[in-house]
Amino acid sequence: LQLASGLRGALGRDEFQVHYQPQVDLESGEVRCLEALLRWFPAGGEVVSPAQFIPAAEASGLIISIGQWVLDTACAQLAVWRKDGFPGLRIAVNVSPVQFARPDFVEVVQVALDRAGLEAGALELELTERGVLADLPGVLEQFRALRRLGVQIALDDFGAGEAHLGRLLHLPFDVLKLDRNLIVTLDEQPEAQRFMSALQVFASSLDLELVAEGIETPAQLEAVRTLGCHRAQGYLLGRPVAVWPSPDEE
Ligand code: G
Ligand code: G
Ligand code: MN
Ligand code: NA
Repeated sequence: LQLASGLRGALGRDEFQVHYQPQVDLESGEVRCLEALLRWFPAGGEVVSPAQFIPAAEASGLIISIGQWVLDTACAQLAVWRKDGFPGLRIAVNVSPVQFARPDFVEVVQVALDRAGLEAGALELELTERGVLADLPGVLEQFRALRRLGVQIALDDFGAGEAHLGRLLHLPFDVLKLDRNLIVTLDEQPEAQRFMSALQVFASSLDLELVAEGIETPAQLEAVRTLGCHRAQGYLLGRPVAVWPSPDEE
């Protein structure tokens, strides 16, 4: 309850920030995309993780205005990076199912892109299976509309929930993000590598780009590279930061 009332005025009080975590293209070694990660700094308090406040924001409906602010902020930041010498850079933004289900969502995305002067290909939307399984006909329409626009859609946290594969695969995703639970076992378990190798065949037959999340060790990075993942993200390659590139990493 305290969380919900604190959230209510948080946008107006300017308490949110978007942090950015790089995704490294495994072929070139370059950062081609960053994931936008929301952070809340309530006045006088510690930073609150979205894992804690997103559910309350969804229940209260505040997620609509917060989510729109994240989209606008991330797109505007990307436009700045592109001008500052990273012309091909892209941005990945997490989207709540509550946001995604709204009939005006595609328009909200279009407005954010237009305001920032970005083409739709600059934006990737990350959805979890939680969001796409509720109402399949409506969701499929939404996918088609976003596709027509040219936005990419990633299935986030793959391998962490109880994915209903038969239904998920009816949706035209562009990207599969492998949850870090799959990555942590790569170091020690040979069967994990065989499983990942099968996933690579599966993803490639569906024309899905594979992103490995939660890379923390050089061995994990080497493993996902060998297994044919396209991009990698994790603390080893860069933490979420308010300012990218980090001044001290230059
Ligand atoms: O960055 P962190 O580990 O604290 O994120 C925790 C969870 O919050 C992750 O599941 C992430 O996808 C989600 N998350 C981060 N930023 C956003 C956002 O802007 N919108 C939504 N809906 N979820 C987000
Ligand atoms: O659910 P989603 O994938 O959107 O959320 C990503 C979350 O994982 C973010 O909150 C981010 O802070 C966190 N994260 C990113 N890289 C790593 C990592 O290498 N290890 C761990 N433990 N968490 C990570
Ligand atoms: Mn994500
Ligand atoms: Na994830």
